[in-house]
Amino acid sequence: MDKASTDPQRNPDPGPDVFDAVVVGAGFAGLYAVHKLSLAGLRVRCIEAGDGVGGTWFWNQYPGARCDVESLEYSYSFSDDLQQDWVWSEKYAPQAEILRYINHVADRFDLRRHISFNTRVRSAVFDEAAERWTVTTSDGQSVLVRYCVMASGNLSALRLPPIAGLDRFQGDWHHSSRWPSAGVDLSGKRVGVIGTGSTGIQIIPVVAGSAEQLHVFQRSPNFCVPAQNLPLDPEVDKRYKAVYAEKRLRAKQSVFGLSNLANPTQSALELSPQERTERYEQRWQYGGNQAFLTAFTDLLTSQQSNDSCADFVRDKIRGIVDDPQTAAALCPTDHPIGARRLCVGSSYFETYNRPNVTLVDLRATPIACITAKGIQTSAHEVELDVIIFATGFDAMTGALREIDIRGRDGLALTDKWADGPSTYLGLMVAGFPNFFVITGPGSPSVKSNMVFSIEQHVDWITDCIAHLEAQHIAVIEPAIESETRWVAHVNEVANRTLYPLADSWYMGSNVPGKPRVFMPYVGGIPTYRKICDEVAADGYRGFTLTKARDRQALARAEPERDAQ
Ligand code: NA7
Repeated sequence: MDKASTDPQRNPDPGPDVFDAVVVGAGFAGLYAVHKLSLAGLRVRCIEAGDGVGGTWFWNQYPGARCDVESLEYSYSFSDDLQQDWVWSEKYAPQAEILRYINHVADRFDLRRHISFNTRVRSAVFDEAAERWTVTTSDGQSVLVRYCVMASGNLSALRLPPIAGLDRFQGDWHHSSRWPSAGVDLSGKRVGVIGTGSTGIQIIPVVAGSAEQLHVFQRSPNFCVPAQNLPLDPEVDKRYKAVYAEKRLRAKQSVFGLSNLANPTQSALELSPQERTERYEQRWQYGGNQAFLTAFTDLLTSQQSNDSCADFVRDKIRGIVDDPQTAAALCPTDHPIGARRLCVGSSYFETYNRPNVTLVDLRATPIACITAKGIQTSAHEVELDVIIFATGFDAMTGALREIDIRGRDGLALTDKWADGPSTYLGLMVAGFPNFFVITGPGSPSVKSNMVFSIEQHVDWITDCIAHLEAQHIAVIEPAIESETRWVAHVNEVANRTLYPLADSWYMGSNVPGKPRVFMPYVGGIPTYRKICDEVAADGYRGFTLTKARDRQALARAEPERDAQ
């Protein structure tokens, strides 16, 4: 570790540690960034709040947690040896297996030596004169770096709703995203789950199997399709791995960064109702949300097409759930299917047929407060031993908001983003030089295979830094005009779809007071990659690059031609 000065006689306060780059977070994004940047010759320090690697998969150890993207796709592609060696046990790997995989990657590529665990970043402040970031951590230490790479995650700042009375509850309570790694014994217990998003939908069937009584407190029903999860057939694994490179290439050409499903070619409205139903049935049997969303070209752009898909799923719910009143309460009617994250479950709707499971419809009987004994709704008190909050996250911007990030003129990122996040390409922010965000707002991120998008961002950032180093450029940042145009483009693309019609964490509308802005870029992976590649090939068009010595602007922002 380099110090500003190593002689304690001459300098009793050695000052901050000096590195080339800091990487915040050691999940999929942070680990790959550490790997790539250190291979590029940079001195890198990674700062991680947890006591292990894994990010999302480290924190979300709740019962039933598993990925909703097939594991052969939701895995790193950067090392062929790695992707050939690792054998997934199931089509959709459970959390513990993904965590083992990430730990394996950290060991295999010797990444732990770059990471400070149990340490939270409190602030990152840009010093304009020195053209350096000072990053201060929870242990009172700081590091001085040229580049900040934020790999702090899109779904890491948890949301605990301010329901009155939690402090007087005499049972146990847990948020899904801070589940104890030793587990929680729920056998024989009366359990309440608040929240029926992707997380609640994974938790509920598993908890129903062990708890004596389960009450599900549902505010909004969500669409859910079956995972149809299976052990991974060794023959499938072998055939897939024989053409892995081809598969990864196909992923680059697909809308969501996934190779297994061909891009759709037909509108839902081109088929007869019977043919449409057959197509949906076939996708239902295949399993997973991407199979559904790629059944037709226009499910997320045409209300009529979307209705046909939503009707199919509502019919399924009514067919599965025995009690008609419960089935009706489980049928979403207030948003287009897929406009919120389409949940993927295993026996989710079937769980409501169990005698020990009760659905509490909060739209009919809202929660009044939490009492010493349980949850009081407007109708009655439900006595509980354990409450599980599956209430989600301050998504996409929450983890960045928790850090005091200050760019030029002391501008706080939270102030800059007061009306919604603005970035150029989802990668950088005007006024925040040499500050990179991996899968940030304005990039495909959560609307794609995350690992795939992470690799694309990290590769782009590494190439960019290598270019800066080779050209002796001290600072890169987006021109404000490029950022403004990109934000307009992101909005324009979103407004051509049905996404903005739903209240969702994509829109920030799950957090009271958060600006209602659609955050991911949904122009499709191929378009996005092409824009990023062209911007780089064109000398980082739309960015301002400044030489170290003369601080003379090398490239003034030009109009961002592709973002129209
Ligand atoms: P989500 O999808 O944001 O779901 C949170 C759930 O919690 C949702 O059903 C909410 O109902 C419910 N919620 C939130 N606040 C309350 C209060 N105050 N009372 C009752 N119910 C409440 O988070 P998840 O963790 O399930 O999933 C996030 C992503 O992680 C997921 O999409 C995957 O990508 C992985 P609401 O809909 O707001 O009425």
